[in-house]
Amino acid sequence: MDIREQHLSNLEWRTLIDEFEAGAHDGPIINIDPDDDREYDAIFIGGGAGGRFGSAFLRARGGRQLTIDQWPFLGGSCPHLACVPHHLFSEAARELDLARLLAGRFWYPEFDENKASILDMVELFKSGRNSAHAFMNYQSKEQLGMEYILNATATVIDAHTVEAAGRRFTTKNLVLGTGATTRLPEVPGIDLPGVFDYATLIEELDYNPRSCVIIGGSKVAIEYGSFFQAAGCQTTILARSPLMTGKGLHHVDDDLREYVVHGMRIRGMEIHDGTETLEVLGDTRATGVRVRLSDGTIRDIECDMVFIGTGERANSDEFVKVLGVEVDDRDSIVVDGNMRTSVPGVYAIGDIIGPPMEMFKARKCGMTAARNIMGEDYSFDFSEYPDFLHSTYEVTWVGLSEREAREKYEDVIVIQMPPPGVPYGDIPLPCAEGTMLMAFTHPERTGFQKAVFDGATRKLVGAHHVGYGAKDGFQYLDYLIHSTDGLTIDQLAEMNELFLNPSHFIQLSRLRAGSMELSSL
Ligand code: KPC
Repeated sequence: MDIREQHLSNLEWRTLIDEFEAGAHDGPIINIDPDDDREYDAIFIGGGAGGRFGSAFLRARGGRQLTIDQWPFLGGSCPHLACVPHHLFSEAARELDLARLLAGRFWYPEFDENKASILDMVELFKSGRNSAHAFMNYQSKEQLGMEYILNATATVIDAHTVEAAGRRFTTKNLVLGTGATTRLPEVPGIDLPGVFDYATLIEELDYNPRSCVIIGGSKVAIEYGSFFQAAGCQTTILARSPLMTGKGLHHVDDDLREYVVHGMRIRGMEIHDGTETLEVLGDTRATGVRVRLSDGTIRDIECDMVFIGTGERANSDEFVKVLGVEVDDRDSIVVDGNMRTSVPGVYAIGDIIGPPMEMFKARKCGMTAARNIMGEDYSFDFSEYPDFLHSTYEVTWVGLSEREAREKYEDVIVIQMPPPGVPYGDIPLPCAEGTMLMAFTHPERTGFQKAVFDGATRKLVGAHHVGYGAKDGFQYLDYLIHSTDGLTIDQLAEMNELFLNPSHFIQLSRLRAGSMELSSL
């Protein structure tokens, strides 16, 4: 289907994608500019976040790109299977948390377990996701001027040649961005029906699970587990390391971690660390998990759903075979700071180069490859970045944990709410925006926040938040605290808070900034 001369509206795109999904069409969707006969500067294999942003950036710099994706839409796994459904589920978890806690009070009806359905949320997501897909196709073509082929397999012939839609294309550079997929643990029974990961949950769930065992302790495990529990599905997490202490997450503050994990437990989740999963039980479908607990005892835990939260592995096999790109011991393609692989003219971006498998990294990798392809020497260092996850809360952090700061600086000042030594429920603080109903009804659930300063320079070196609404601000805090001048407690004290705000760092800083000798609060 050649759509170059068609200028489909968002609604028309949505209908077309719906029809592809229903099998009414097959074959590639071709959007190539016949008036542009320049050789491609880059062919992007994979039109997810990295490929799409890289393509847009390269185009904006005057280059010619072609983006090829297996799905009939651009945007990749994020709006189809991953970040977008996860955010829908996390928002549902937050709503369900309040609905349970306040059931029968105020305007909240008695809680009806039958209406809290994981399956309903999965179906809600699936019924709406093609709208986001439609916009990605529309924006990429009509607003960004990109060329693309969708619903097609890209066959890489060599570093400068790709076949797709029955045609052969040549290019100066190749950009690999086909992502990663869940690495399944090697235990008997892992292939049974009733075992899901974040992707198959969306595509295959056809019942409403009431009890779940999660194998693994990744972010995905915490996020999906919190949603399952909030939806009334009794959830057990079997992790190797204590949650949020693995290598996958950096700079996690001990107090923040304790608040989050405590919050998961008081909401009824069972969490075990130091475990070894031995087997998924069941004959024709998963009925439980056999696990060796940290004390050596072996336990069978019954459930009607098993969920894999052990992390992901790069989709790099084909590129190793055809191009010989170097990969590491987890199959992630090895790149330098410019996103160059070991093969000249071949770049790799996003999840396929390994962790962190985060949106900012994917998109900035794409931008980095594009800048280099267009002649700039531009390097992207993603060793430092702000991070977040959702439990029933939005959990956000940037910079150093308190422990890390104490290892690095002699005089560390901490501003914290609730203050150190005050039990969570003793005061309804932070009482921050988004947690007011909690603060006044369940004060131990009103969140946690901490700012860490180097007393000598008065600079903020870390910020940590459990609550809602701080993620947005943390993007800017990250930039400020890592900028050359940094951000001091005095500058924070000068800022104009929009009271009553999600994080209290400005107002709390002002209470201490008057002192020449800073002290904790
Ligand atoms: C709404 C939204 O940004 C989620 S989908 C993003 C896909 S892409 O813009 O290609 O990174």
